Amino acid sequence: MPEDRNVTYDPLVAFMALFENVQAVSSQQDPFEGLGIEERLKLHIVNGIKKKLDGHLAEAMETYTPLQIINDILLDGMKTVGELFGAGKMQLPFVLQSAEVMKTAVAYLEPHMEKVEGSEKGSILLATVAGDVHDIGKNLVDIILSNNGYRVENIGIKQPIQTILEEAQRRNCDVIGLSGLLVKSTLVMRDNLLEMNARGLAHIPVILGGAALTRAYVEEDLRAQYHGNVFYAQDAFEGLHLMGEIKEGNTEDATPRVSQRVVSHRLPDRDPELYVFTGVRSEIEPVAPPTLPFYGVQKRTKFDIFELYKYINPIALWRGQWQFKRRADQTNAEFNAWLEENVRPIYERKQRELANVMKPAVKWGYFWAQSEGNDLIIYHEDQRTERARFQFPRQRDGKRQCLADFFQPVSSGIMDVAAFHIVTVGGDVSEHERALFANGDYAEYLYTHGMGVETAEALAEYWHQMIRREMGIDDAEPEDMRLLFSAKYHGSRYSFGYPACPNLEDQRILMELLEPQDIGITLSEEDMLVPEQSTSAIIVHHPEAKYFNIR
Ligand code: B1M
Repeated sequence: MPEDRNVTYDPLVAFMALFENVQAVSSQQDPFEGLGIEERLKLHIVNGIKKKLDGHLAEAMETYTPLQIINDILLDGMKTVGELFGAGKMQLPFVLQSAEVMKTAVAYLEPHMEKVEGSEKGSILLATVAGDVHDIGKNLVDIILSNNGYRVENIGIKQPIQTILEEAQRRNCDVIGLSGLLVKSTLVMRDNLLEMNARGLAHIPVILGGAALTRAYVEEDLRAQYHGNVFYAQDAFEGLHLMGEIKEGNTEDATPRVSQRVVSHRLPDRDPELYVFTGVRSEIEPVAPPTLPFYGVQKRTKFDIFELYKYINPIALWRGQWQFKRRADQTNAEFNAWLEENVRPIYERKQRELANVMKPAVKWGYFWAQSEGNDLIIYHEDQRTERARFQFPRQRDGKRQCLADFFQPVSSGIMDVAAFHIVTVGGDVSEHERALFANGDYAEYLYTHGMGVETAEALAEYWHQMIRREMGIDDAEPEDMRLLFSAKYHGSRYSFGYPACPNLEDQRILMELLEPQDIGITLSEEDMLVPEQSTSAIIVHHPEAKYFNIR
């Protein structure tokens, strides 16, 4: 991304407007011209400009101490960044570029500081909880907090409470921040809070974040159980805001409401009753099975990466992973034009840069299968001997759907076909992103992570299409990729851990069937796929097979 960013919302123009009597300048002019040293430094931060930074910092040190520069000037710039982001006027990648400049400036000033004490607004120990490998959300929180004046002790993923507490105490942290994306992590977080109660450590405020949490779960259920203050942060900026509130002592809203009522947070999809067949099926009628393309598994490790990139869903990447958002004053058409002009070049650059970093590989297979109640039985090639069995939950009410219903039952005497695949883009892309994060290249870190995630998804989409062709169920292939991304084709691909088949443990059975170790995929103790950017699925050929939730 060039430093004088050509964007419809120009942070420079918005920033300049904050200064009275200063005319907004075009990006062709020297943006620093006519500004005092304080404004120049703030401009570096708000507009993410690294050029000339050292010179301006050296000049500022003639008047101010390094600590004053950080606390009074640079952090003020970061505050503006936060406000612009909060008002929907600044995009996340640009916020990260501002954080990069902040980090560079602090690194420049640090050797000139006599003592660092007093330079931090507060401190937080950050960890992804035990059993959970998700890193990016926690790392974004790290970037935002550490570049807004907080000391962040980021101890990584899969952290047991013992280590979290020991490290929080050893590193003298004011707050503990826990992250996690798995449904199971919501229970781990609760157990962690109970452990803190038991150890008499509930005076430490806790911030929780991650996709599987809800505000109600944290602010009602967990607050009723933790003896101290516990907060929910939907995103990194809410985390920043909460740190400020905690440090100011504004925590009344979070006063513990420990009650005698027993709050049981039972995950609906883990309810064992849903797995027991009650004799009532859905109205889905199994259909004639396709011809088995082959019995067993095959692999493929050679791909034209640019062919694969065509299966990336740009909406998921640009808006989801990279978090480019439409401004309130933009129409959809304006926003799309803006994305094409500003984001597509980044996308094309990243495609080229990562072409040799991605190591796509697939293993897939077809097996004889039949249903029995809520179970799907997988047979050996002899079509008689049971080889594996999946147990799926059934919706409690409504259509009472269950994945097993899409397959011929044992009682029909008809042998059905189940397909499975597992795909990866390899571990190099994760290594690459870790290096970018460690180096403070935050925007590139976000872009690279997003590319890894969405290329893995693209490979799964691409291979699912190949499987439809092999099974001869490619009768409803959409011409428009957008319809492909909304699963408008014959059948569906269900990933274990997703709502219709929520049991992550089923990954173990899939691993036994596909044996993907020869393409470099293994399963961790927590049933997570290694490398990270990998995904697996059962592919159901039934034309009525669409996504559904178990409730
Ligand atoms: Co998968 N995945 N995935 N996945 N994936 C989830 C996590 C899932 C919740 C989706 C779902 O069911 N709706 C689900 C887990 C459910 C469960 O626990 N059972 C799931 C599953 C099941 C799986 C697989 C197992 C599927 C399969 O293959 N069978 C598989 C496992 C992969 C593996 O084992 N390696 C898998 C694969 C994948 C992809 C590879 C395709 C891809 C990348 C995964 C990766 O990055 N490692 C992927 C993706 C993209 C997702 C979702 C859709 C998005 C995750 C993401 O990148 N978010 C996710 C569903 C979801 O989150 N809605 C899902 C962006 C990230 C920046 O946000 O980390 O939430 P996040 O952080 C935010 C906030 O939450 C907050 O601030 C951050 C920044 O704003 N925050 C904090 C987070 N921590 C905080 C701490 C704080 C404060 C704020 O203070 C302390």
